Amino acid sequence: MERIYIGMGSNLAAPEQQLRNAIEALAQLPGTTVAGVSAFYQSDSLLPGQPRYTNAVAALDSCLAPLELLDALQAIENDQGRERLERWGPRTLDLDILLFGDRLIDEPRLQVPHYQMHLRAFVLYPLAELAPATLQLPDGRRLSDLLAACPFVGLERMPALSTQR
Ligand code: A4P
Ligand code: MG
Repeated sequence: MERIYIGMGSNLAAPEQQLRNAIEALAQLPGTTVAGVSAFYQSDSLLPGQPRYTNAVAALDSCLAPLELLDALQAIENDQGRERLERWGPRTLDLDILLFGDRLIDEPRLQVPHYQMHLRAFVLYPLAELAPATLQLPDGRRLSDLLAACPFVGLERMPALSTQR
């Protein structure tokens, strides 16, 4: 059983509902429990000309192996109507493995920690709601230091109501 953090994002087709549906689907994965879900946050897309995103982070405790979990996440993305037309294009649902225990994974299909999590306010602030500030990435970087270097700019934390199922 390992603690895993999943970054969730959507900017198409009722993003908040997409995230709520994704949380339900994560809870159905074999050998997996959802230990916590952050508030939902809205922010502008990193790429201009796309709708605003809603993002959140979920904490899982799971017995799945990393590539099994990746397969399961991609199946959930597909079930929720994701079409991969272009990399970084708008999407109904994006599920990224941010952290997997204290593993460092570098495989063709999977790199953990997620390559840009340390730069993204819409990842770090929701993660901080679930993880202790003393959390360290596998390379020793502390979440508290990453937060200090990443201003809470352009993020809108949504009322708790939005996270109710
Ligand atoms: N892959 C490698 N490592 C991982 C990992 N740790 N977790 C591979 C999940 N997948 C991982 O992903 C492409 C491939 O990455 C997968 O096949 C998997 O084998 P994808 O989800 O198909 O493509 P993508 O989402 O377009 O690429 P990526 O790199 O996940 O996009 P980003 O960097 O996440 O950017 N603005 C705001 N405000 N909020 C957002 O959430 N997201 C993006 C997408 C841009 N702007 C945004 C947001
Ligand atoms: Mg992705």
